[in-house]
Amino acid sequence: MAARFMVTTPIYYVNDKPHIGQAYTTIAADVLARFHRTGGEETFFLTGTDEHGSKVEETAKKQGKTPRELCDMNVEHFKKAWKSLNISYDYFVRTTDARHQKAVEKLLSVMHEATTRNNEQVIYPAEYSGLYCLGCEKFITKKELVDGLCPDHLLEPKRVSEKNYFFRLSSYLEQVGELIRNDELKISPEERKKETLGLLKQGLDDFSISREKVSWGIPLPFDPKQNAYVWVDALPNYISAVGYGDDSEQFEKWWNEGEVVHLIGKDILKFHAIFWPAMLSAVGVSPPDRIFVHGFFTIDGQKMSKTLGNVVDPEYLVKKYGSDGTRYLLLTQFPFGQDGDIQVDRFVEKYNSDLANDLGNLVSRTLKMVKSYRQGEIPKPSAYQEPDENLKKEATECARTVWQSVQEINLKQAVDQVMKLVRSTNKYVESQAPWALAKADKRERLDTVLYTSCETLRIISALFYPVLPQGCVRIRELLGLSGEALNPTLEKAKEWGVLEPGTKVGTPESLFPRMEKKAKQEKTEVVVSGKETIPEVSFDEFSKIDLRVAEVKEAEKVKGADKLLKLKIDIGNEERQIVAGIAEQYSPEEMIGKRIVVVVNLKPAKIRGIESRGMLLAAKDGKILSLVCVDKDVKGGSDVS
Ligand code: ME8
Repeated sequence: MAARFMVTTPIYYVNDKPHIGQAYTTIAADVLARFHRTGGEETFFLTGTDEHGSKVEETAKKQGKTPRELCDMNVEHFKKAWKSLNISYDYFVRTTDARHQKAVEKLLSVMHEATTRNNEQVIYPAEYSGLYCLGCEKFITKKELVDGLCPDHLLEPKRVSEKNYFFRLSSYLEQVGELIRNDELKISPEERKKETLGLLKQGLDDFSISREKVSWGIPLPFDPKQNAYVWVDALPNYISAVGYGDDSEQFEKWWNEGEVVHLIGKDILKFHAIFWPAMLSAVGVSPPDRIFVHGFFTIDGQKMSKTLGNVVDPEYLVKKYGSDGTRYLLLTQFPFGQDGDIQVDRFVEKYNSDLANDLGNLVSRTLKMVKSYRQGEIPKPSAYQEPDENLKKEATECARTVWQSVQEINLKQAVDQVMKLVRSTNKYVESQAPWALAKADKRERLDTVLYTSCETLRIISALFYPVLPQGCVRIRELLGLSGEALNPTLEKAKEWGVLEPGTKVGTPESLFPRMEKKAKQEKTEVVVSGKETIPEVSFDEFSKIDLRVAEVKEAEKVKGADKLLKLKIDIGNEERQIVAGIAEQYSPEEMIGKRIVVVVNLKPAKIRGIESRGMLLAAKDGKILSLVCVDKDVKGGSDVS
């Protein structure tokens, strides 16, 4: 395990608000940074904005602003979006920062003085002419055009011709190839390494590093009429942010002694995997350790584009799914590293099944049982039995498998591994049925099962923390952890027996409230399990049924009737009595305090001679009967619609 870890995102173009493509990389980098922090590594997480260039200049002009005003305004959108997504960056670099500008000037001066192995000048002047797309901020070849337009921006490229300075890339190709082949600069996934080696084999031309025509940029120290151009301005952010030319101690600490990982999308592979190590080599600075290249996603099968209007605002997602929800949903759509498609209309389903049901229910049921059966105190376990040992083993080994996936930057796999543990824990709770143990008064066994569930939940909260930081800190608070113990660590996630028996747990709450999925209104029939069809009722017919939330105040068994419970319920403006056939599945103690759903406008009925005024709702699956309950503290009497 390296003692220091530095992770970077690309610095994003600041001429617009952030979109979910940029949010995707930034969330991934945050998850990686948080994992490394929990692994005990000193971590530096860098992100920022790319602010110079003709695109910013043109956009500013259109909006009647100076380039600086536009940058200052848009950079706030990025910072706000990253805050709403809980992005824990350590440093935010702007290419318009004085510190960055100074570092670029220093780099360019050193480069200008340098010579290649063949004793040629690394930087040389020459005439440049080419087609230039303002959208991409780069020269574009005729072959790349579709109907004369840049396919990404649907813009006609301009012919640009001027004196430029060039970087002698062609002299560094062999060296860069060597670094990549022997993994001194590790490029992953493997296909991207092959792709880079393929590009090197084809040969690459020297590239231009300056522009006379672009005035919004950093002047070249050796020819101030020209400004540094795009990649020689942007790429050095990775070293300017850690003190290149400014703070040698900090630079040594992070760039030379840390493990440096650049996280990027596949669109900027060539610049990072070839241009950047060549530039560094020319000035005698070592390359980063690793470049991880993730794929691009489409939205509902279509490329994200402003013209199509399918660019999703990350803050919209946060409003809808919460910060944790958005992080989880974006990371679990497809394997990290590959291309994929994001189907936003499937988000509700995934959120409900994974976060609201699997994780949310595990938290609330575990805490609820500790509350009702053990007065809210974590019990002391006694002898572990096979099912407990199995779960304990799975839980304590999970940290190792998850960490392995994190090392491979296989983030979706890491998330899926934790979710698997969540599901195993739910299965364990179901199979060990603490409610039945409570009913049968098997105290020792009940304590062991409850303790095992709480400990596993503590481990889950540590392993899920990098992805769901808000929710997991809350789970840890609810488990009674405080102070230093509130901070999850990988080491403790490998240990068992950390929770102290006797610790008070918090009041269960719904961490990931279930979301409503909008029903399709045109349909006239509902298809169940692909077989049965059920005729739909009209809205008028349905609206005659009065459904209300009811809080159970008292519950007792009906003498002589094994299946029946008599309940006293509060429906807001009155208390009522109902009789329900749930005694085989629910004990009277378990029912108290539950907020169930009841049909309140049924004619009174007599069951075993006892009056019942209303009917509760429950789901039935074979022998399993499950009450329909609300998962937030809504008052008795609230309308259900
Ligand atoms: O290229 N799918 O900035 P940029 C996944 N300033 N990721 C996506 C994506 C998609 N559909 N669209 C964008 C620049 N991204 C330069 C970088 S670095 C020294 C300079 C992500 O604002 C992905 O990480 O265009 C991609 O590499 C990045 O946004 C491009 O951001």
